[in-house]
Amino acid sequence: MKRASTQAGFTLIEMFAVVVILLIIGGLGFKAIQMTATASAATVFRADLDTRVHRTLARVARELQEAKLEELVPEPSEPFGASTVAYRCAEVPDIEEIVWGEFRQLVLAPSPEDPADGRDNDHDGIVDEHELRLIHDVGLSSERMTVLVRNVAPRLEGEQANATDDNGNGLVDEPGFCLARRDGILHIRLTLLGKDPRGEVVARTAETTVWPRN
Ligand SMILES: [Ca+2]
Ligand SMILES: [Ca+2]
Ligand SMILES: [Ca+2]
Repeated sequence: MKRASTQAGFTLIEMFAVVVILLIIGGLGFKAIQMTATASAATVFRADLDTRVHRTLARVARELQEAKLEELVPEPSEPFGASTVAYRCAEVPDIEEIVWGEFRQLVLAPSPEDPADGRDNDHDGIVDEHELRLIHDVGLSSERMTVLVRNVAPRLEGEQANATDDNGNGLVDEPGFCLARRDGILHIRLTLLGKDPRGEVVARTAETTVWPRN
């Protein structure tokens, strides 16, 4: 009888050990699944940020394609370029005598929720993010503003505020959205920031060019 009781005791300990091992394996498995899911969500996040930066650049390029590029105010010359420009677009493109519309403006401005003070005022993990605005009918009663994109980096990727061209693109200390004219061609650059599902702040940068048409 005593021997049977010892065997039963062993069996219980063994069962307990098995349960503990299964729990550990299950926990590790869950952790692995969780890590894979987070990594895959981070990949999707980066791809989405990539799409957003290219889509915004294409939108800005379409806008400036119809502009009187020779009369951008201010002239976005190197090495500083311009992040806020005023211009006029052809009202009816592709006709012989162009009629120019009212002034429009592309404006890079600090996010209202996160003023440029070196702190993350809105606690979204990104410090001093900006937004890119498009204003129609500048200065008129019909003036209206659209935010083209948020979470623009305070500086273009690779650039720091140190009076040096850190990223070697011919511009010094340029902001996260910048226009620059070189040899008559307008270069548009944009860096967007985002906090991915792993909590890392990631940057995506793209560049496009616009040739004078009007
Ligand atoms: Ca801030
Ligand atoms: Ca922020
Ligand atoms: Ca710099």
